[in-house]
Amino acid sequence: MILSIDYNKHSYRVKYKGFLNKGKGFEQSIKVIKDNNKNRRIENWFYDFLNKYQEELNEEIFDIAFSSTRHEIEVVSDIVFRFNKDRKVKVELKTRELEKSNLIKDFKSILTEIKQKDKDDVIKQYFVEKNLFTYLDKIDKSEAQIVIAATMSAGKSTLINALLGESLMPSKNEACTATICKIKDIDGKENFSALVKNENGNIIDEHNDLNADTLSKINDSGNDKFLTVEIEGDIKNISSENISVVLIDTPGPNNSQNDQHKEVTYNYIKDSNHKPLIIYLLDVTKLKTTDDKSVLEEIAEFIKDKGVSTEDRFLFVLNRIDDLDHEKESIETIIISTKKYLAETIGISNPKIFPISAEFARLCQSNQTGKLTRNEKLALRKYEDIFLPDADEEYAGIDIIKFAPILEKDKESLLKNLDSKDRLTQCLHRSGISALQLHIQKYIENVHETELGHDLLSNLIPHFDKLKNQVQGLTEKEKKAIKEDIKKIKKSEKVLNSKLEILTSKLSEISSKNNTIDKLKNRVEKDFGQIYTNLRDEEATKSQAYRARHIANKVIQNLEISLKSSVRLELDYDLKKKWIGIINIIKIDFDDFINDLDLSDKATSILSNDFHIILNSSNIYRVKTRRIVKTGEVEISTSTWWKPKSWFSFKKEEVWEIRDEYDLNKIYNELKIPELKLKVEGMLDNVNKNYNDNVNLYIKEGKKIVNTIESDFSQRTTPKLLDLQNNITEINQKTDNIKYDLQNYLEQINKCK
Ligand SMILES: Nc1nc2c(ncn2[C@@H]2O[C@H](COP(=O)(O)OP(=O)(O)OP(=O)(O)O)[C@@H](O)[C@H]2O)c(=O)[nH]1
Ligand SMILES: [Mg+2]
Repeated sequence: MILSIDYNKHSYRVKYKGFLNKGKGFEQSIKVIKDNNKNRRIENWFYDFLNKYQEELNEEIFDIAFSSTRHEIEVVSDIVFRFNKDRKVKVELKTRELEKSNLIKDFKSILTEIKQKDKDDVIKQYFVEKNLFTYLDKIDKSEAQIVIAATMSAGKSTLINALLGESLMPSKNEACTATICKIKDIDGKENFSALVKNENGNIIDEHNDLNADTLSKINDSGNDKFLTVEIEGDIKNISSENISVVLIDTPGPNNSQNDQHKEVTYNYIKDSNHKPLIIYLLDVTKLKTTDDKSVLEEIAEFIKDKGVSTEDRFLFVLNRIDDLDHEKESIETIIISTKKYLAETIGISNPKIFPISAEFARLCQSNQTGKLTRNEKLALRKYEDIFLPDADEEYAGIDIIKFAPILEKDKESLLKNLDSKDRLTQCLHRSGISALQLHIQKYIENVHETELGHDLLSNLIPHFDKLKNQVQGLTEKEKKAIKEDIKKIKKSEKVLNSKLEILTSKLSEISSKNNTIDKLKNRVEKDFGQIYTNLRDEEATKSQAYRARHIANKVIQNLEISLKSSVRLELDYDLKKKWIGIINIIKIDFDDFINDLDLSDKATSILSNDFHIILNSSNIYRVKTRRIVKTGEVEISTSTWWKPKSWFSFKKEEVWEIRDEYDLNKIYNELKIPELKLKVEGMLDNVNKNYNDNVNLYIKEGKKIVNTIESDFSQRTTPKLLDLQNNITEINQKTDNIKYDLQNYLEQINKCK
């Protein structure tokens, strides 16, 4: 299985598939990856990895698949090439190029978008709180500093002019530059402007339209004081879309009247924060002088301290290639000897050395704008004679690009331009400046931009992730509180409903069947029955008649009292007691609602005022009848002494009596008992009706109260519940929006390879 490696140039993340996945037998190779994954650029450790991998794989010919962006592929290809040469093996790199995108630009647009959000936007608040908009500043203020350092008169200012495409920097063939000159690239700016600052960083002079003469005067005034000139203008030959390029011209540290200048050069060398690219110029005619040595030692010391990976930050430029006697000394040998010198004397192992002629490059460009003096024109002709091929004299010229330490591919693409008959391009190539420019350009892109991208990625992505989780957590907390409120309302609704149930069941008790009236009617039936029984016999004696009427009176009197007390106690009082019970329940359980409730007792009395049972009077004498009643016979002797035949004969004789008789029936009729019974029954019906009316009234009132309580409760809680539900929906919506935004940002960034 072929080893395949994916590398993200911004996150420095490595993903691998193949043998390594199994782990076994590849511990050392994996360790190299793990030690570097996500924190170092691949060029800093890939050679090391190849070493370990080849050892553990124990093969001499094998393939590796590698996918990344173009530059990374080039770098890794170069490492593989070197590795194959060193180890005499045949590793083949199969590459897949991923499309390059602009991470810094993406971050900038995301940060700007977040910054423009509303004040109360959660993402914005988080960014403010965590001070993350400083990264926007960081992007805006990010600088790719390029420091040109060298001993005096090596051609620093000349090189800067060549890179600028304009002869702005003062340059003489003697100690010249006396200030620190920074030129910040502002694309498209038509002129140069400058701020002159003193030792304390205060502005002492300002120029809106800076030219070479003015700068020269400023420079001269720097001889007796420490000045920094901050220039802004278009650096025509180097540019970066995302980072401001700043070219820094320094005075030769060996010649300065001011010790601070040396310190400044050293500070730039050691500045791990901005990681300026240090272009150290070596005057090819004055190689290996002691003047260079002290600065180079400082560089070597730094590299030793920080590790070989920092070597990339230092470029060596062999200037004045035109000054070589090419018939005696080839560029190749001088580069080899310079390398040797740098390695042996100061221990810089693999320096990148660019041979150039800065003055030639400068003159070519100034010629373009027609600003050359006569002497300069003569000089340019001389340089062209040296560098350009001359077919007539069969002179091949000097092809500096050949010696430039850039990738072969890049050389090819540069040389392609040579086919064009454009003389300026040809001169720039042959002066060596175009290869140097390309290298600087790539360095900015692949180091400054990649590191800034990595910085943004590693510092901001965790925040996006954290925020994503936090938003969920935050809103969960918020939602939980709301849900708690909803639960409380629902619970109180439940409690209320169970209490209302009790109330309703108490209410229904009111209407439960009451048999008092039936019982009373039975009683009436019975009592009147008794009266009837008593007055049933038609005839009675006086005393019997009196007694019977008396009893009837008593029964009626008792009946009235008994009915009244029964109605009062068993109906009226009982009903009211039940109602009061209901009112009490309401007062205790629903005192929240009492204000709006009418608890008055609207029931009327069940017994009407004329509930009296009055027996008619009857006159006993009116029912008296006097009769002669045959009470019997007596035998009377009819014998007479004279008639013996008559002796012992008897005759029956009737006995009659006058008797008073009382007709009870009449009394019954006179007392109008049936009518009275009907009347009593009617009164009871009336009582029953009143009772039922009261029951209905209570039930109606009770239901009204229940309804009032229910509607009052729902009036209070429904809008609140709705509000709470809406809140939850809103929060969900908000969370979704935030998550959607964050996801979008993350996707946008993850697309960047
Ligand atoms: N022949 C030749 N002369 C050069 C070249 N580059 C620069 N010079 C000349 O060398 C002299 C010094 O160049 P500068 O650019 O002023 O040197 P510098 O390093 O800035 O010097 P200081 O500012 O004094 O430290 C000038 O006269 C330049 O014309 C070159 O490539 N070839
Ligand atoms: Mg100078």
